[in-house]
Amino acid sequence: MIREASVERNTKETEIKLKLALDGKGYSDIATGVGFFDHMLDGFTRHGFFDLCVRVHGDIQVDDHHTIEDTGIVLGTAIKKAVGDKKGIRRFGSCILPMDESLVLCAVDLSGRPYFSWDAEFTAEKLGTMSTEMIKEFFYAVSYTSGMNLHIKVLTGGNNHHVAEAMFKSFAKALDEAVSYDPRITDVLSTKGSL
Ligand SMILES: [Mn+2]
Repeated sequence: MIREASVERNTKETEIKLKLALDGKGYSDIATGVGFFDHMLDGFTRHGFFDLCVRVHGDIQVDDHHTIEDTGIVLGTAIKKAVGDKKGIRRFGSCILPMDESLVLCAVDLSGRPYFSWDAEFTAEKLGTMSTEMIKEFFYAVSYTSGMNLHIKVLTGGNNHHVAEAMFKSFAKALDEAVSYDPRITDVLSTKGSL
């Protein structure tokens, strides 16, 4: 089974086309109009060994809010579609990722029940043209639209660029683990029988 999804979403604020493959090579082709956000999605793709193509035409003349939040909505929708019935996958994944002085924990459960826990602060308002407060909004959108329990916690903060990048990379590693197959799991890993 090829685990991939294409999602298109058009509103008056954003037009987004996104294609995600879970079993990729880390190839990314990303243009959101927000340079630092592209850099983050690139790291996510590379370190999760996904393939990701994203095109966003957003109202960045207003600010970066709709562009980043809506990309999160579309990525979450694509994750949900691509994982399909979740048969044979580990379901849980976690990673504590260091980036120089910074240390970030990310844990996911593809439970089908959205939950988002965030314990992080940035000391800079912006990274390039990206508002640091939008990083939380992005992950919130991903968790709710994918039906994922997502915890992100900064264990040791430091340079804001490092903290943000460690978040996206730890999320990538945790998600890669959660969607990976375990040969011992022959059906869906739940006592309920479905996720
Ligand atoms: Mn960087």
